[in-house]
Amino acid sequence: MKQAERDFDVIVVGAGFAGLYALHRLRSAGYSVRVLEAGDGIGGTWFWNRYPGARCDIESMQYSYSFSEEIQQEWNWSQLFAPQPEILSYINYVADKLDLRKDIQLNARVASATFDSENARWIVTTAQGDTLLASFCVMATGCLTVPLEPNIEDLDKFEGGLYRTSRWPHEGVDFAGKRVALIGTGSTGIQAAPVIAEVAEHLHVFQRTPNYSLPAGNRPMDPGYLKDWKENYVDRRRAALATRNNTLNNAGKRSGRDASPEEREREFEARWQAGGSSSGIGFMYTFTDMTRDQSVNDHASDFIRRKIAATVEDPVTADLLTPKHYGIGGRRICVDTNYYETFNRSNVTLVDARRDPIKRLTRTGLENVSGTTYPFDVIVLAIGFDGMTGALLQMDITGQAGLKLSEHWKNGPRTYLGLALSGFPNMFLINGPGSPSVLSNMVTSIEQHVDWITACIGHVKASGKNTINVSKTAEADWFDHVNETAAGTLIPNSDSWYLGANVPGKPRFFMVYLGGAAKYKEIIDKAASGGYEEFNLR
Ligand code: N01
Repeated sequence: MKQAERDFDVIVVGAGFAGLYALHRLRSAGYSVRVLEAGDGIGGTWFWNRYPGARCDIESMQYSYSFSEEIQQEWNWSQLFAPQPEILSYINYVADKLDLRKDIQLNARVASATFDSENARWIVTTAQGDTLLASFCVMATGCLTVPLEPNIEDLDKFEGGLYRTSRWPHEGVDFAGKRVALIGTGSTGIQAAPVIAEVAEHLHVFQRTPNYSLPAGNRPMDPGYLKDWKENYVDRRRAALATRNNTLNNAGKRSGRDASPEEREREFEARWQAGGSSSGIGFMYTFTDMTRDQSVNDHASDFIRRKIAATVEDPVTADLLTPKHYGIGGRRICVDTNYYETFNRSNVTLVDARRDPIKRLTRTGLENVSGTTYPFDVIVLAIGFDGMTGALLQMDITGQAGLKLSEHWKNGPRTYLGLALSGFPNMFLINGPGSPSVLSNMVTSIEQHVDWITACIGHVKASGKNTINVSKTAEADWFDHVNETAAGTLIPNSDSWYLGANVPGKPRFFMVYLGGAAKYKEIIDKAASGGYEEFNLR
C-alpha cells in the first residue's frame, strides 16, 4: 500500500545513533519529523553488523549518548567494550524511553531526494514507492554503510554458505565443524577471526594487507569503575569535549621526539598492557606527535611489529602478519581480543592474498590466481565499505538547478564543515566528509552535529526565511583546509579507506578532518554564533 504525499518539517534519513538523536532533538524543538530507515529495525551500523566478535573500539562508558543524564545513569554496560547485541539493546532502550518509534518508518530505503526550489522543500522518494515532502532534510546515513562488492569472480557458483559481515543473518551462522574462509583483515576481520576459530573445524584467513592491532583489554565491567563514571559523568563528558577525538583516553602531553627511546618504549608498553581507552585510537595519543614525527611513528610501528613477533609462534606467519610498508595510524588502528594469538592455533592458517590474490569462487570453495584451490563450507567476506560518501551517493540527490550530488562530488567530497553542501539548500549531513567523524567518538560528534543543525534550522525559522544555502567559497575553503590539515600529518601517506583508496575509481581526498575534535567544535560554534555568515538565507 503506497503512502500518499505527506509534509514534514524535517525528514531524517537513517535510524542509527545519529538519526535517533536527530529525531529526539528536532521533535523536542517542536518540529514534525519523519525518520526513513532502510532496515527492518533501528540501530544503523549496529543493526547490520552482527558478525561474531563485533563490538565497539571506544569504551562503552564513552561510546554512548551524553545528552541525557537520566539515560546515562539508568543504563549499565556489562563490559568495557560492549558487544554488538548489547549496543543494539541500548539503542532500542533509548528509542523506547524517548518514544521514538512512532516517527520512524522502517523498510523505507530512500531512492531520491530532490530540492524543489519554487516551494523551498525536499521531495523524498523511497524504493518502496512513497513520496514525502519536507522543508529540511538531514542525512544520518552513517560513514560505513555501503558494503564493497568483492573483485572476485563467480560469487554465485559457491554452493556453501557465503556471508558478508555487514549483512549478517539475524539467526547467526553455525561454524561448528565447518571449513571456513575469512576474507579481509581490517577491524572487522580482526574481531571475527578469533571467535570463528574457536568453533570452526579449520579457519583460513585470507590477508591482503596486514594491520596494526592492539589488545582491547576488554573485561567485564568493574562495578567500581561503573560507579565512578556515573558519579562523574557530567565532568568527564565535558573533559572529553576538550580532547582531539572527543574521548578521554589518557592522551600524553609530551612530544615523543623529546622523550628518550627508553621512555617511549615504557609508555608504549604501559598502553599495550592497560588496554581500554589507552588502546586503539588511544594508543595514537601516547605522544602529541605520533602522526607527525616520522621517528616517533617508526618507533611505535616497530613496537607493534615486535609484539607480533613475540606473540605468533610460527616465524613465517608472524612475518606475514607484520605491516612493513606503512606506519601505524596510516590505516585504521585495530583493537582485538586474541587476534595474533589465534594464529598459534592448529586449526588456523593465514593465506597471503597479496602474493596470490583470490580469483574466483568455485562450487566447493575458492581458487587463487595461481590456480591453488581450497575447499570450504563457509566463506565470510569482511572486505570493507565505500566509506564516508557511499551511502549519500547511493541515493539520487539533486539540489538547486538540477545539480546532482554525484556531479558536485566528482572531484572530491566537498562540504562545509562536513555539515552542509553548497547548492543543496536545507540539507544537512551528520558526520559528513570533512568532519572529525570516524576519527572521533562518533556518538559525541553526532550529538554536536544534531545540536548544531537544530539551532541552524531554528535560525532559518526565526529569520522568517525558508532556505539556507552555504556559499561555494566557504565550502571550497573548508575542503582545502581539511586536505591541508591532513597533509600536515603522516596519515595520508598510506592507502586507506579514509582516502577512498579501497574503491576503484574513487577520487582520492582525505575525508576526515584531522584538526582535532575540540578545535572543530570551536569552528562550528563560531560559524553559528557569527550568525551563519557563510550561508545565504532567502
Ligand atoms: O573494512 P576494511 P572493515 N581479497 O576496509 C580486504 C570500522 N569498524 O570492515 O587492505 C582479499 O578496514 C582489505 O584488504 P586491503 C573501522 O572504522 C570498527 O574491516 O584492501 N582481501 C582489508 O584487509 C574500520 O576501519 C569496528 O589490501 C580483500 C579488508 O578486506 C572500518 O569499519 C569494527 C579483498 C577490509 O578492511 C572498516 O573496517 C569493525 C579481496 N578481494 C569496523 N577485498 C570497531 O568499532 C578487500 N579485502 C572495533
